[in-house]
Amino acid sequence: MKTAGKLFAALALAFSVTTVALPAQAAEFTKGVVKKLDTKAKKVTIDHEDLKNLDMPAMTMVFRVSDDAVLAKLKEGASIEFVADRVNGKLTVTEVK
Ligand SMILES: [Cu+2]
Repeated sequence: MKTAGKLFAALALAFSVTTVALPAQAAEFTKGVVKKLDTKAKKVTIDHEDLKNLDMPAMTMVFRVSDDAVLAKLKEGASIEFVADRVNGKLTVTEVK
């Protein structure tokens, strides 16, 4: 019983350590210019600066926009600050300032 108790204590410790919430990483905004917007297809072409979280150099490319609230903030020709991430394997704009 003593061993079981120790094992349980060790497990409890392990769980408490792994479940400690890491501070949410602040989303890093990247600057870009909206080149083209297709609200029907929910796609936006952005001339973006380095996307550090995606390890991507500056370029012009198409992103998906799955969130209508984000889509509403986009306008062709607008200079924006945005967050992009891989969502289901597709590069998606997840936030716009
Ligand atoms: Cu890119």
